[in-house]
Amino acid sequence: MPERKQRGAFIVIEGLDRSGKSTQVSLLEKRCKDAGLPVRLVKFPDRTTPIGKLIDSYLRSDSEMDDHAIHLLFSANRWELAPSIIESLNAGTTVICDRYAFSGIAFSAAKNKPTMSYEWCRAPDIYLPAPDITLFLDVSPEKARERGGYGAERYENAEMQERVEHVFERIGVEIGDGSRWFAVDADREKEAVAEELWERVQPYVKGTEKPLQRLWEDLDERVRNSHLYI
Ligand code: Z5A
Ligand code: MG
Repeated sequence: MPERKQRGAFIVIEGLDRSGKSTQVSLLEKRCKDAGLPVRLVKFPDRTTPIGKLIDSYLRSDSEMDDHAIHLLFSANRWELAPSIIESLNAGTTVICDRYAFSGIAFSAAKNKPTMSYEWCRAPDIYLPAPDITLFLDVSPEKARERGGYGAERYENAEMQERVEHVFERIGVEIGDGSRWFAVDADREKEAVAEELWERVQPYVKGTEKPLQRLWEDLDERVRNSHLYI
């Protein structure tokens, strides 16, 4: 059994449609297992929970929902799994996550509604467990098309994907300090992408001693320090 450090690492894979997230998350899981490392996969949206079922129905266009309400449901879907993610990490298990809060902001802010600013979209996810590293799979529209094109679900069209990409760019700049967010060229063969991801996660897969951080906790700190709240 490899030596374990204090807790498992939280690794998030993000990206546009057809960038190969689910493919890469499975390959990463297999490599961890082959190396004898405890690992758990999580996917958002998790369509199996009662909240996830509402989201699934919305994405398939089987139901309609107010844009604010569906945004909050996506976030609630993460909050309902957060305690079990923290539990796994504390038990020394690496958690690999297929999409996370960054997708939540990107897809909702891309709707360009005046009442759904970037900041508004980010707010419900403040204080979720923060990933130790996020790997953003960067795919060109041409490659996405080659991979069978976009599917039939809501948001799966070129115009929306382009707007989503711009929001992801902003998130990357905001999060990115050169160590927590990496853009990875996902136009390449699956194996080449998998190799780079495996290299990127090396500092994390054996566990980490760093305390688990919370998403954008520093922003909330600033709000509290402004004495708006007692
Ligand atoms: N959404 C939201 O609005 N708010 C939120 O908070 C969250 C999500 C969390 C559903 O997500 C929608 O929910 C999504 C965002 C929104 N809407 N859109 N658009 P989802 O994760 O359930 O969607 P998905 O259908 O599982 O993922 P995907 O993005 O379409 O695909 P992917 O996981 O990135 O790709 P893949 O399934 O691994 O690969 C696609 C195909 O390409 C497949 O045939 C592979 O064999 C092939 N492939 C993969 N990699 C390669 C390479 N490197 N070369 C060639 N072919 C490849
Ligand atoms: Mg997928």
